[in-house]
Amino acid sequence: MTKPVTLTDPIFSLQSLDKYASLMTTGNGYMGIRGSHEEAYTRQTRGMYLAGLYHQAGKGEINELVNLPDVVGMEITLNGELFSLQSGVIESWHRELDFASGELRRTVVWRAPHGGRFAIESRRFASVEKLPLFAMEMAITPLDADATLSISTGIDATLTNHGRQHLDETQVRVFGQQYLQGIYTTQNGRSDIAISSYCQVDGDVQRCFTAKERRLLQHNSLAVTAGQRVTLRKICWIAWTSERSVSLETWGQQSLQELEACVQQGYDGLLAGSAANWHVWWQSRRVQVTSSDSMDQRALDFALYHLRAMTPVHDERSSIAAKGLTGEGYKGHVFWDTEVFLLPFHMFTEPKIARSLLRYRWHNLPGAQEKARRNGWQGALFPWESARSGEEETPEFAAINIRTGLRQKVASAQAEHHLVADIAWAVVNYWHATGDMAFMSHEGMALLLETAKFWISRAVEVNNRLEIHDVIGPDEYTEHVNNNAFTSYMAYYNVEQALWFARFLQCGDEAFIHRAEHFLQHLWRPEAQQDGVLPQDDSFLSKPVIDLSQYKAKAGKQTILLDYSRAEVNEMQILKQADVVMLTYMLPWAFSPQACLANLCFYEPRTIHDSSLSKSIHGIVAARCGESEQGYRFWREGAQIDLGDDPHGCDDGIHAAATGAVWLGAIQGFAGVSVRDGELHLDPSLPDRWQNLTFPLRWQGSDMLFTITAAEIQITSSAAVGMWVNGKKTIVQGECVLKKPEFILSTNGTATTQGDAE
Ligand code: IFM
Repeated sequence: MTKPVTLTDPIFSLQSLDKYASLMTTGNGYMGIRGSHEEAYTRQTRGMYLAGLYHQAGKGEINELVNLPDVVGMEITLNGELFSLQSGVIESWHRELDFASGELRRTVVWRAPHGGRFAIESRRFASVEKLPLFAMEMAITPLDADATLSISTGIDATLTNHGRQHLDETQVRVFGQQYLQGIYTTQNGRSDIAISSYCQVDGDVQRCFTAKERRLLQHNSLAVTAGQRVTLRKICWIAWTSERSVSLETWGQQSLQELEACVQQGYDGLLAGSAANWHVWWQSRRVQVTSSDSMDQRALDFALYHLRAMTPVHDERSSIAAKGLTGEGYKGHVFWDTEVFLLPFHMFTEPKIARSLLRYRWHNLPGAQEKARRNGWQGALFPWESARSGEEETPEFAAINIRTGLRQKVASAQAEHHLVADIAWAVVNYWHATGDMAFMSHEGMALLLETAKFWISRAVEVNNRLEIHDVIGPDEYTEHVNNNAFTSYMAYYNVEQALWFARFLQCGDEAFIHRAEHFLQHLWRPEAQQDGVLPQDDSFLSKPVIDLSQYKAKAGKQTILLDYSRAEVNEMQILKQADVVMLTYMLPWAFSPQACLANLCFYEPRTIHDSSLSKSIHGIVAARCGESEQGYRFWREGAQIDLGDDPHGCDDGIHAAATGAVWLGAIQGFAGVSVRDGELHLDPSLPDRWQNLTFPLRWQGSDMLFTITAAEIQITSSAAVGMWVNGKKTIVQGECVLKKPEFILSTNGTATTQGDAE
């Protein structure tokens, strides 16, 4: 495996501070610390988040991922002048996030306004070896003359979530000359956070501490000779508990002891441990592409880095937020993005993480059952947005119309119910990829049964058939419709699978089996027209069509809503994101390639792609239809959602689903990996720019490695795997080379073909 690449922040710009703060978040699935600069800028939003740490600030507010006290900020004065890149001259600049080690580095040569150059070097990382550990260094060298220098840093609890304060300052203390600790409690009293920080500056330092206005700071000042490099080392231990089993005093002491043990190893020792862990991780995850555009490999490494940094593998009561741990967008809530866009990566690389994400839903079944009951249905209606408890967290209202003072209701919590079937779909996928019977017979079955019961109760009888009314499909520009194809097909699949597993595992009662059979016999699902186009819902095709080119050119910005009200948009053939196309992605076996293409060609011109979940799916469906160049264009545009030129596209956090879709696009789109009837299929169609695609995959306990070129496919498998390659049933084991078009060579291993796919 070659080394993952780096992401660089090309220039210091006030415009893109928050974009790069999101992109360059250092994280480990437990915590995420935005890549903000150490020095302050008014247009910079700092953020540190712990997975699963939510709190509701007060009346009328909803649970949100708490923005914790800051440890990154520093006030630096050089010869009495405040270090800020808004003044003086930047003589050189380099800033990069190293995906291989998770370290964020910056080197700047700064000429102060009154003269004198300084080299400013900083680096930091969140440890993947010890999750509560965050370490940073700041080194300053006066380049031209002796200088005086002062650095103040510590723990700054003035941070809020856009003005909403969630924490009480319970206790702040200093221990000896280097250790600071702040203990904070969420205002509902349920969670405590202990932030312990070791700060050490080399040399003959004058040091003092202050604690006021929620800032606990260590102030260091010293005289430095020209060329002398002064380093501040800051090592932090960020602990969180929602179960006070010991006194706060004892708990705080335990945190300090953990920190002291880390301090012994020093920054470099700690980094080495964490980087070694990253190295092992990449070896069984990295997707390598030989492309004429180096951006493609960067997009893949970026995606995988963040897929790790956003996933709380340590805690199955937390799941992945729509912005990961990189910002406060969507208040840190969990959507269907997790099961559909993020879980497949884990399922195919480290299935126990996928299991943990599914167990998050299983733990939250009571909340989902309660939501179904409150609305007059049975089974489990999972919340459209959730946090830790599994309660519905979708805000009731979206932005206010400042002309009318009226607020726009968010309808998703009432009607965007497809999430229920998406979770069931993920459970079945997990089963196929792992054969994990222990999970399936317990949590998996409970999820399948409860979701199926929801759909059975949700359907209404109309003229002797069952229909699903008043829903929102994935296309959120079309609300409150009857018989949305995506929802109805997915509901059918949900109930069908629940019934199959109930029989297989002999666990569904007679009443359920009878009701499920009745549902499957009577549920009406929209039927394809002669041209293969599946109506999105009962009314969609009768609505007028308008030219969307100006809105498509600004995809993601929702500019259509500046010209039309939501109600007007609802009455036109306008899609925010993939809907029928999404369906053909999720249930590919249910639609012929011709039908997939017909729907892609019909719906894409009607789709603005105002959601980050859209382009990538179009790309995969296009690639699966053999349109790999079109697929590549969509894949690239999907990858550019965060990495592109827009200086504000991800200010409030990266788009987690789009990140997952970078991986999905390569594996499910261009490599053509799919699972049909429980069997693994590989139907590659690489875009012209890609000469080679290499990726690992875990399938039913076997570790596999695929290398695809235009001429051949190499497969290495740790055990015998029966799979379909380009439509031929093939058993692979060891190292196999499959030459195109038809014949198969076996090298160190065995590869035998058994026949053509149906
Ligand atoms: O889940 C998505 C939804 O499909 C479109 N709006 C944004 C949500 C969070 O990413």
